Order: sequence, then structure tokens, then C-alpha cells
Amino acid sequence: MSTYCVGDIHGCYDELELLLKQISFNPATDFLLTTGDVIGRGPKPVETLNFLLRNRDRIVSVLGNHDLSLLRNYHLYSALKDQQAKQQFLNNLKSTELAKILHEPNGHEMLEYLRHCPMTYLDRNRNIFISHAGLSPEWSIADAVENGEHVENVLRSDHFGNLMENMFSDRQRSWAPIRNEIRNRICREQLKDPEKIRHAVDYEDGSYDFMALSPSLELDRCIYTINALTRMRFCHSDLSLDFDCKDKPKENKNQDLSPWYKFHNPKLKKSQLLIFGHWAALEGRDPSDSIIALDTGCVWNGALSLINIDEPHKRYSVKACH
Ligand SMILES: [Mn+2]
Repeated sequence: MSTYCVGDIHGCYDELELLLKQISFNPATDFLLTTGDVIGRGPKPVETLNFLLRNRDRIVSVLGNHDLSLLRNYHLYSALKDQQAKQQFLNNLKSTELAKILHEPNGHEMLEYLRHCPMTYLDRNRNIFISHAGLSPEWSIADAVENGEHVENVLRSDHFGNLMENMFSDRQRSWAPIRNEIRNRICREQLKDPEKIRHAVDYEDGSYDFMALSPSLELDRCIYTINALTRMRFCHSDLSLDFDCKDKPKENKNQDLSPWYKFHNPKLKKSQLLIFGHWAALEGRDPSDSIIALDTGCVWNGALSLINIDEPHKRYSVKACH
């Protein structure tokens, strides 16, 4: 019984099959983790999602920006009432991915599967953390997991559509002001109605529900979380997220920018293994012994890479062949 982690698949199903053959992956006994972006740009989204769906008990896939973008299009499509408008919407999309998925008899099941994927993966026994883009320098692992769970709850709730319509905003790029506003608001509410807030809010153990306090603050929190967990590459010196630069770290000329993993994070223990994908320009070069970069750009004619998490520095890979 082994646990493996594969980088961004992006619908490159043929390469995934070859890679799993190479390690003799057995879905009856082994486990597979992915760094997210299982679809997007690549040739075989349907085959990839069907594979994940078939083996859903043995696979955990964290959500990437492309996965969320597909869910967003699915929401916008579903909200349209007449068939002509729906078809027009599909025609106007840059990619035929959603149309291909909806054409399948189990298309909705695939999309529902994706909607129930987690934002982060944490193995507390083995100290392994996975998210699509990495760990914000403003966050501990616990912060990432807690805020990620919050987004997961919204994704699965009636507020799903509102989040889909508003996410991918570049405005929420720093955590500190959002965290401070949450604390201030809780203090104010506590003064107004201590009894109500005592039941609704327990900030310390993270089980608070402040949707009732401020839907817009709630949304800001979700958007920052999605930005940090699925879109981050470089951060500014004030730790805010940058959304423009996709260069290789060496080629970046902006002195104010550094890759997120270059900022000293006092909340991160050395024994913690952190695995991420998303940044194909890193070409799979690990930033450190405990930070593993797994996206080797299969969809860009690179390769698909995988590790056994008990031997995280040994790579298995298959060159792009689509
Ligand atoms: Mn990505």
C-alpha cells in the first residue's frame, strides 16, 4: 500500500495512465493525491474526470484555479433559463471542455464531484500539506486548512453561485486587513449582543459562523483564500499576493517581488512537507528539501510528474505525448 502524489494533470489522461502504469498503481490498495488543476487546456478532461470519479475512494484532489473556473462556467451556464442562451454561452467559451463534459451522460456527476473536492489536504501523522499554489506567507498550515474548509462549505452551500460570480477578483490580496476586520466586527457584535455572539462565534477554535455578521466580509475571506490557495506565485515585500508575474523566479526583474516560498514563515515547521503544483515555470525544481514543486507543465509539452510521499525526492515522470 503506497500513497502517491501527482502534479497538475490538466486533462492529460494518456500521460496519467502511462505514469500510473510505471509505478504499477493499484486502485484497490494504493492512494493517489493530486495538486489540482486536473482539467483545463488539456485534451482529455472527460477521461480524467471519469478516472477520478471511478476511484474517488482512493483519490484526493485539491482544487486548482482551472477546476474552479470550470465550476464557475458550469454555474453561469446552469443559471441560464432557455436552451438557446445556454448553447450561445457554450459557443462563446474559449474552451470546449464544459460542452464535452455536459455531453456525457454523467457530466453533472463529474462537476458535482469537483464541487466537493477539498481546497487543501493535510496528513497530520506524516506532516504532509498539499494545496494547488502553496502556502501564503501570511498563514500557518492551520490557517490554510481552516479557511480552506470555510470555502469548501460555501462551495457546497446555497451561497455557491454568489461565490462563483465574485471569485477571481484581484482586490483581496492581503490577509491581515481581512483578519483584523473579522476581529473588530466580532468585538463590536459582542458589545451589542453578547448572548447572540457567544453562540454564533467562537473565533479561537475556528468554528465561527459570521455569515450573519457580514456577507461582504465573508466573501472577501473566501476570495483571499481562493487567491492564496489556487493563484499565488509571487508576493510583494508586504506579503500581498501578485497576480501578474508568471516568470521564472530568476527572470523576474521586479525587486519588490519574490516567490511565496522565499518569505520566512515562522509558523512553518521544518518537519512539514509542503507539496504544490500550479507554477509550471519552476519546471519541478523543488524550492527546498521540504517544499516540493510538482507541476512540470505536461499540458505545455513538458512532463507529468509523480512522487511516492514516503520518498518525496524521487521523481517518476512521463513526457507529454498528446
Ligand atoms: Mn493552476
